[in-house]
Amino acid sequence: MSERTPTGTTPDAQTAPAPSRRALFKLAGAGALALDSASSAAAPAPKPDAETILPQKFRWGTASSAYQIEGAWQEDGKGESIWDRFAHSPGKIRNGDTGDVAIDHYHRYREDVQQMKSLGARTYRFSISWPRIFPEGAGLPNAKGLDFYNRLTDELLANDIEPFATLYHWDLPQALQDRGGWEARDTARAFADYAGYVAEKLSDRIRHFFTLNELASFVDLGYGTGQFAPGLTLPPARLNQIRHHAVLGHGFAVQAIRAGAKPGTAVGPSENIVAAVPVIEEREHVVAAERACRELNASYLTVMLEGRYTDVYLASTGADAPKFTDEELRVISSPLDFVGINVYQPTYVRAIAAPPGYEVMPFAKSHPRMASSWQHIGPEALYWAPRHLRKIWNVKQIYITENGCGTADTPAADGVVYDSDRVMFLRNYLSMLQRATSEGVPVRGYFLWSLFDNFEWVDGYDTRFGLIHVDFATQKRTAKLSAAYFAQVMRRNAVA
Ligand code: GBH
Repeated sequence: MSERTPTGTTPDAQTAPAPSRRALFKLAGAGALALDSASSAAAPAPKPDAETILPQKFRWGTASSAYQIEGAWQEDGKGESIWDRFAHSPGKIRNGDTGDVAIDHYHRYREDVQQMKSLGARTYRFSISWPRIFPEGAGLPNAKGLDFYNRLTDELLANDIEPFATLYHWDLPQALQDRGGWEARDTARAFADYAGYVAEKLSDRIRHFFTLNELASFVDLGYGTGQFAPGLTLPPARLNQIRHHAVLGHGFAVQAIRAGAKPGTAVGPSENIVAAVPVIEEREHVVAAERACRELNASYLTVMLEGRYTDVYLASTGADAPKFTDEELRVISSPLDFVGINVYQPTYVRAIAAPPGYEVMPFAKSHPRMASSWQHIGPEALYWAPRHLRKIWNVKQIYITENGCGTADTPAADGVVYDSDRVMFLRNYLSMLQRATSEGVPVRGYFLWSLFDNFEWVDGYDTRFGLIHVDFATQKRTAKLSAAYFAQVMRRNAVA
């Protein structure tokens, strides 16, 4: 680009205190990286080009989930979750790994908050473990479980990091699974009771709550293919009913949070939207991608945002369609303050003449992927997904609740992981996010998945998603190259 448009704006993050020299030394570990980072902290950073800047007050941070980092699976009165049960069943997780210890965040949270601070992150998205709060899923709360999140929240705030809490990141209390799990409508009610309780206790300090994380993941993989906990393979009619109960749980929880929380508490979902990307950016394919976005998300985001199941969805399910009432649809589409989306990969779409007017294209055989075989690279997903939310449903506040990648990291001789692939991934995805915000798409924040390497579900500890390397034998944390990169992005509020 030859012409630069002056913005006249002072990005909020630039007014934030820069991380100290010492913090950056610590952040970058022992290698050559430390010198680079330290010298860039000493010299004033060059002013970012206008076309790389994110909006003022843009919130930058990282994301995590309870089962993937906390460990302490039996401590302080915590109940068993379906992931405890699943990981303890032979053959379910690679190498027989479990989340029993994970990265021991339950005991190391103070140190971990300092890592966030060293990075210059000002927000943090974590999840609350339902079976810590209600060991039996419902009934009597466990004060010691809640206490952990009180301590974590206070520690974050003391370090000027804004907490965003997810209420469900897949760790259903096993006691509820024993009564049918998400196949039982009562689970949706129990979720709302738990959500309302937590919001009442924590909303004096936590001002943003996410209801359910990635409905498609825990429903389709947990109850359909059986790859995730609870490992069931149910037929379509039962699966569709579970999908319905999940969105109903979301809606009940939105209402319970509104009833229980301090006024002004913001609530929304955190969903892995199917990010329909027009394979070529031409009008007909763009229209096809918008259509595809509504239909490919019909049983989750679309019904939450429209209060109805699309005709195409109901026709496609036929006799297996979920049973529902109008009143339930009203609950499911309770007004939201924002929509959170997890964006990892694109779904390429092109226009066709025949109904439904679009076609999902398969990935080319040689399409590049990151370390997880499912993750095809497509930075433009981070442009189209939020753009669709605004265009199709007029969503006014959007958070990218997860984005990141798995890599096959090996520490170099100096102990640092030089994950140039993650830096490449982030730079390209963030450029596409910046394109969206520069066009006025109202994205308010971005949470990178993840701060630390952690328990990557069925892949166990083999696939690493962190900015900070964790030696799982010693629990030593060492910042990777990508940590220095992301720290710079946050400090400048610009994609560099
Ligand atoms: C997110 O899911 C999760 O929210 C987070 O907990 C996780 O650690 C992170 O991403 C990285 O995976 O086994 O081939 O059927 C991202 C979306 C959906 C990707 C389920 C993996 C299973 C693929 N995930 N999918 S497969």
